[in-house]
Amino acid sequence: MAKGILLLHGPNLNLLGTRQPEVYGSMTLDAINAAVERHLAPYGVELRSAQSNHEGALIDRLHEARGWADGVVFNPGAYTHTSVALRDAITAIELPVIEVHLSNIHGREAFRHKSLLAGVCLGQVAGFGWRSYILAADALLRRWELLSD
Ligand code: CA2
Repeated sequence: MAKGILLLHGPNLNLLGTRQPEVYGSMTLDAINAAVERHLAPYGVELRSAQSNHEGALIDRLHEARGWADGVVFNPGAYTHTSVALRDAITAIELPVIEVHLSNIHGREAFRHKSLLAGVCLGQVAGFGWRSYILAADALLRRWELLSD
């Protein structure tokens, strides 16, 4: 049975490619989604992408993922550092979730060093720009033994 991945993006990431390219790169969100889609194509993995600026809408997407996805690649944006509700949702859905960041949050302001979510995720990828998403997708492919060294 083919696997499914939810690629989920949090607040302000709809602005990618328009501002702060020195921090977040110059690719738009649509271009990132397309790059992940292309990367996954040979593995027959279904990818569904979504973005929201609203915490509750992100929680709804995570809940819905239980019905069809086998894993989640999630950039929670600034909610990474604040959201107990997203942490509880990630715990509740019992799917492998990989937390992704374009920037290296550990090298930035102190308030970005702490993730409330990473501890309930399978892992975290940060600091590799748009390729952070590819590395996270690869981690799921390896977990499912669709990719090996
Ligand atoms: O590095 C990341 O991917 C972040 O999740 C990005 C969040 C930030 O709050 C996290 O600490 C780290 C911010 C996303 C803002 O995205 C923008 C994109 C273009 C222009 C302005 C903001």
